Amino acid sequence: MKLTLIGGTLFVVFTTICASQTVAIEVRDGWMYSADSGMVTGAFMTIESHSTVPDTIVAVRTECAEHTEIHTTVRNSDGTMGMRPIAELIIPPKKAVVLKPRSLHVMLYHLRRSLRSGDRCIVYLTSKRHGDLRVELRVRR
Ligand SMILES: [Cu+2]
Repeated sequence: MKLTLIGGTLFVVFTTICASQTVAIEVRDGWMYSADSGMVTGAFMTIESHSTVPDTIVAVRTECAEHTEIHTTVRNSDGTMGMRPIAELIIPPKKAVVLKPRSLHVMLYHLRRSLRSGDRCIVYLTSKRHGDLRVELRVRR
C-alpha cells in the first residue's frame, strides 16, 4: 500500500515535470498562403514562451519547401516596404512572438508541391533550448 502511494506520487511528479517541459514553448495558429509547386510563399504563427528564460529559434525546416528563411519586414529608405532574412528569432521569457503578414514571417522557397486552401504542411522550428518544435500550418487563400 505504501509503495503504491509512493509510486503514485512519483508518477504525478514525473508527469508534471514532463508536461511543463512540453509547453515551455507553445507554437499555435500556424498558417500559410496557398501557392503553386515551385513558388514562394509565407507562413505565420504565434510562438509563446511559458518559460522563465529566453529561447532562440535558430532554424526552420519543412518537407513542403526546398528552402526556408525567417524574415523580418523593414521600411526601405525610399519609403517602400522590404524584407530581409534574420539568422535567429529570440523568444523572450513569458512573451508571445507573433509572425504575421507585413511583419515577422517564415518564407518558404520552391514549394515541392502545390498547396491549396485546406491542405496542411508540417514545419519544424529548431529551438536552442527545446530542440525541434513541430508546427502544423493550415493552408489559406
Ligand atoms: Cu519574406
